[in-house]
Amino acid sequence: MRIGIVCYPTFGGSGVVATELGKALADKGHQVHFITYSQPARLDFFSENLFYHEVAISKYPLFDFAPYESALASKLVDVVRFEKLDLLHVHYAIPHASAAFMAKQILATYGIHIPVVTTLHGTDITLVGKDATYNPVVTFSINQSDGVTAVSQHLKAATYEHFNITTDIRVIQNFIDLNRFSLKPKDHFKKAIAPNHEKIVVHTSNFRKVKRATDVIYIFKKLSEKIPSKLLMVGDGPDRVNCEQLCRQLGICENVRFLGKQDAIEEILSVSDLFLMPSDSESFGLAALEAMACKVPVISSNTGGLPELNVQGVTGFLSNVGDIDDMAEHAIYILEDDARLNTFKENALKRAKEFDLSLVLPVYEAYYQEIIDKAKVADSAI
Ligand code: GMT
Repeated sequence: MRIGIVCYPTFGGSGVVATELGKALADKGHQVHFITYSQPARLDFFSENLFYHEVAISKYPLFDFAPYESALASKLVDVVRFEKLDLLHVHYAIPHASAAFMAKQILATYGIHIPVVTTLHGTDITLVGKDATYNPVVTFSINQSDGVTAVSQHLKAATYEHFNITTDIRVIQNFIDLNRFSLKPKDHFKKAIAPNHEKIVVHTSNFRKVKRATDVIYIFKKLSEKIPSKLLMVGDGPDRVNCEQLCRQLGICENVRFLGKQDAIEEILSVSDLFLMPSDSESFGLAALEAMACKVPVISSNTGGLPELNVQGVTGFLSNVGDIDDMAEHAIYILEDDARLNTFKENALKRAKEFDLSLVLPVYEAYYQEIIDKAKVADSAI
């Protein structure tokens, strides 16, 4: 197949899923064209089946806000026509699904009928999308997509709840490449961070409000009073400065390291004993799955799709959003006994294997084929 993938090229979960999916499809012999405004973060190598088309945005002085959606739609028309794509797969509804709809209409005037699959990732529905500013456009472009997928049962239900959806939504959960995300021998790194065999706790996110990163600091403060431990805060974003200030206020700076954005997350996870994800809302929790694949149990909130991933008392624990005491108690319970910690680590890996890329990739391929076939039948009826 010749597939066009539209995504945000940043470190965010939707961009990571889109890029990893595109790479895996290319490995399987499909031709994959990424169409976005800059090179996706994890697409930094050559492959004969991978192509990148940059959406250039004109900086004309009249524009207070450059019309990215129009630029993207125009680029989609160009790439679909000249690369003879079979399908467009857009990740994150805003503004990708509506740009794809516009491109589809323009392409129809050339006699080209391109099927569009939209994947809903989370905040495009739960936060930004349901806001009145975008709701009509999001509703319309979901309903106009030839195929729609959501990354968890919870996100599917939330989409039906918040929007007037008249189309089917297929759940295809996030996946993990276990070749990349697996325990790496990084003992020297572990010794440097925890020279006295302290336990290592980790949080990775984009430090947006929705991640409740300051809860991580409060949980760690309580935990470190009972168990000698170190905290690694990985990533960057608006709440990082608040977390740094909170560490100073609580007097725990010497046990907390802010590592900023990191490419080799799997190496950091490989030295970690516990992952904290106290998010306010989380449609799936890809970062938690990455941790579990590296044998790291998860203390999370019980919001959104997290109960579909983290198994209570098996791979970690889930608490109500904001229940810092409960999360700290569970963290201590896991870390205070090495044999228990090892059981949780084994369970985390076992669970992660259920989301192996090799299981999910054929599901996407079959779904693409189904949508292409359905579109062909619809075209022949015109
Ligand atoms: O929240 C993020 O880290 C970014 C966001 C995105 O769309 O870029 O992630 C969402 O998509 C991920 C991949 O499908 C999911 O695993 C995350 O749970 C989801 N984030 C939220 O729902 C807050």
